[in-house]
Amino acid sequence: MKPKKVVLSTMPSEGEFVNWTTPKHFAPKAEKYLPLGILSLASNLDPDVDVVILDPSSEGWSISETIDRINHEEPDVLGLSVPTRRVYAMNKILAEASAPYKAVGGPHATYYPEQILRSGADAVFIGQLADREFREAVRTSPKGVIHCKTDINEIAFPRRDLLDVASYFPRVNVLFKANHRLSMFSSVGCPNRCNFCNVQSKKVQRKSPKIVLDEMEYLLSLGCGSVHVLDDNFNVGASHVRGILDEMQMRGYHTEWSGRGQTRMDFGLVGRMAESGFKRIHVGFEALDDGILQFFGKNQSVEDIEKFCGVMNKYGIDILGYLISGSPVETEEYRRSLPGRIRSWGIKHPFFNILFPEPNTEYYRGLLRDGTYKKDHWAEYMANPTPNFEIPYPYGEAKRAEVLAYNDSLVEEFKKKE
Ligand code: B12
Repeated sequence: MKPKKVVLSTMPSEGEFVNWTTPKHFAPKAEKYLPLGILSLASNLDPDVDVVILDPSSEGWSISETIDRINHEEPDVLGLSVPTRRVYAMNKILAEASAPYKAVGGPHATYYPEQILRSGADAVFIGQLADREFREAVRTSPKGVIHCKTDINEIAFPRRDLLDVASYFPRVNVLFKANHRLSMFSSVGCPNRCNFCNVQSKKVQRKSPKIVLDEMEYLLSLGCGSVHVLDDNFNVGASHVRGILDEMQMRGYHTEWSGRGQTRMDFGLVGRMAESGFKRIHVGFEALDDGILQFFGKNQSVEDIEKFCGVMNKYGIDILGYLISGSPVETEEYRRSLPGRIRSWGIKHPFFNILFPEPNTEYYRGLLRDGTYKKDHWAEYMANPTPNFEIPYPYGEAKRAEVLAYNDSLVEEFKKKE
C-alpha cells in the first residue's frame, strides 16, 4: 500500500488582523522561527508516513501560493497550525486546498473549535500538545473536536532537520548578537493570570532534564551555537531549572543558552546558571510601576523587578525585558521616568510593546464589561473574518496616536547602534 502523505503547514500572514502590539523594528519578520509545533507533530508520526512541512509564515508566501503548494503535494492529510490572528488565511485554505482529511490545531483551535469545523475542517485538535492524538488521527481519520492529552515526556523532540535548519539561523541582530541561535521548549504552559495574555494553558508540563539535554546536544550537532529555551515560563519551578543544571554538570555541557521566564525565581540558582553558559534571560516586566502591574494582574511588584535585575547583573546575565505601553493607568510622570529606570536597573535589552486587546483575554472582557467597547468586536469578526480587520482602539484615536508616538520614542531612544 502507498504510504500516507501528510502535509503540515503554518499560516501565511496575508490578511491577518491588525495587531498594534509590536512595533515594526521588533517584528518577527526580521527573523525566521522554526515552526516547532508542526515539527513536533511530524516527528511523532508513524515511521511509514510520508511527511512534508510547509512554512509560509517564515517564507512570506501569499495565501494562493500556499494553496498551490499544498495542492501540488496531493496530501492524504492536511494539518494546519493556526494562531488566531491568521483565521482569514485559515478559512481560505480550508476552502480551496484539497485533501481528503483536513485537521486544524494550534492556539486558534483552543477557543474556536466550532467555527473551524464550520469553515471546512474535518477535525480540530484542542490542548497543549497533540502529538499522540494526531498520530492516531492519521491512522483513523476521526471527525469533530479532539481533546488532546499528550504527555510532554512521551514524545520525540521536534526534528529540525525536516527543514533547512541553516536558513533559520538569525540573519540580523535585532536586539542582541544571535550566534546561530535555535530555539527549543523545555516546558509548556504558564500558571500566571496576566490580563492581556491568552496563553493556551495555565497548567505547566515539564520535560525531564535528560530529555532537555538530549535536545540541546542535538541542536548543537546541527551547527547551533546558542540554545534559546522559549517556554512560556521556564523558571517558574525551581526544581526544573535545578534539574537541568544538574544534568548539564553531569554531561559537562557548556555552551551558550538563554531562556524565557519570569522575575520571581529561586535566586540561589542564578550563579550556577551563569557558570553553565546561561547568557540572557527574557522576562515580561510589563511596567516598572506597582499601579500598572496591578492593572495587568501581574503577579509581581516593582520590588521583585529591582531585586531580579540586581541578581542578574551581579552574575553578568543580560536582561531582555518586555514592557507594555498604553495602559489607561499610565501617567505622564511614569513615562518620563521610565528610560532612566531602565538604564539604572541595567535592563540591557528593553523590548517595547503596546497593550492590545487580544481575543479571549481578561483585558478584552473587561473592556466589554465596563462599556468601553459597545459590542463584541471579536465575536463578530470570528463569525465572518475579513482581511486585515482592525479592532477600534479602545481609548480613542487621539490616545492611540499619543501612545504610538510615545512607544516609538522609546524604541528610538534605545535603538542599538551596531
Ligand atoms: C515561540 C512563540 C513565538 C515565536 C515563534 C513562533 C513560531 N514560529 O513557532 C515568535 C517570537 C516568532 C512568536 C511571535 C508571535 N507570537 Co507567539 N508564541 C510562541 C510560544 C511561546 C510558543 C510556541 C511553541 O513553539 N510552542 C511549542 C510547540 C511544540 O507547541 P505548539 O506550537 O502549541 O504546537 C502543539 C499544539 O498546539 C498542537 N498543534 C499546533 N499546530 C497544530 C496543527 C495540527 C494540525 C494539529 C493536529 C495540532 C497542532 O500540537 C503541537 C505539538 O504538540 C507561544 C505560546 C504557546 N505556549 O503556545 C506563543 C503564542 C503562540 N504567540 C502568540 C502571539 C500573539 C504571537 C505574536 C502575534 C506576537 C506579536 N504581537 O507579534 C507573534 C506572531 C507570530 C506569527 N508568526 O504568527 C500567542 C497566540 C495567541 C493566539 N490565540 O493566537 C501565543 C499563544 C502566546 C500568548 N500567550 O498569547 N511567537
